[in-house]
Amino acid sequence: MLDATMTTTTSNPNAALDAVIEAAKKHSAVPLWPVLGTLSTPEPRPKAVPHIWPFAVMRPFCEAAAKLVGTEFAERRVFSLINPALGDPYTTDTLYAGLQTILPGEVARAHRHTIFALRFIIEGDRAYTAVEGEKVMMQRGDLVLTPQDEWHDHGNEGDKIMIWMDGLDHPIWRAVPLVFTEHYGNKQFPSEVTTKPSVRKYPWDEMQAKLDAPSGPTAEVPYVHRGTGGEIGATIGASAIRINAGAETPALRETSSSIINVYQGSGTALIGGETLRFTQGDVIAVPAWKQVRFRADTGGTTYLFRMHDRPLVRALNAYRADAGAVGA
Ligand code: 1HN
Repeated sequence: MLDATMTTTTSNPNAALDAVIEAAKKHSAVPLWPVLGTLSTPEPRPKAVPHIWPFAVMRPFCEAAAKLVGTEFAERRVFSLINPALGDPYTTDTLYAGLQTILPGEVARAHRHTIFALRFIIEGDRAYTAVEGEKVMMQRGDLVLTPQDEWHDHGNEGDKIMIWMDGLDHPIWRAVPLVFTEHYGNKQFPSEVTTKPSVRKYPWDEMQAKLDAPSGPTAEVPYVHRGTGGEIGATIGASAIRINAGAETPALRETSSSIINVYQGSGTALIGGETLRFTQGDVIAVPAWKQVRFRADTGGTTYLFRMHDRPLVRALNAYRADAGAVGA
């Protein structure tokens, strides 16, 4: 309770206000007015910085960890890619990416969760993600979805190491802490290979045909969910980009952030004044509200996979992009 002496006997108004604030704090209340400007800002202020994780640097870590810890101890053997300006689990302010490794004969046990996940395959073949009873075989360049609350386990039936990029929305669930996770009674959820096109798998060949169909030095094609005709997830969307040798994508500044995986080629990402050199397999964090351009080297065609949080940002009525921007 406010002590009557605070207002009546204190002649210094600042001291009186401090006393009121102190008293209010004891009742779990703080003044808004000193902080309003930091939370209601004229423009977005994402904390993430542009960053690249070269595959040549990360692959030896994946390989070494795979030798040292089995999937019985590491339910998911993943190196989380942490934005240097943020902490675990943030790759951008809203998105997460990791590199997961699975060796021949291994199984990563079945679980399901409210968190949405996708995989973009970097290396290997004859491994699978079983999703809700459907055994989805994976090879380089495939996009595989594990939608919310669908059982999923991974296995490698081939004879080579398999490495993929995991893309998840779990940073968002820090702000909205409503995650449910369940573990299946057995290691694997019973599954079968399906022959018809899957709503959970988007093969690279199919995407590359769409990218190569239009003429022009660059093209960006969204992944369209085969079932809904919309985005691939409620929070996360994806696209792929073609950049002909020596060409450059149009500059784009948007309120959604992205994570890139370089499917093929090499070049330079110009992100908000920073210049990052990239090559095949690399992962790039593109913060929201920074202008971004991708420039391909002259050697050959460059292809990029992009996951982004536009569905989330649109649901918040906060999607804005500079005039002429892709998807604006
Ligand atoms: C997860 O379930 C997987 O199922 C990968 O492969 C990465 C990162 C955070 C939370 C859950 C997977 C994950 C994850």
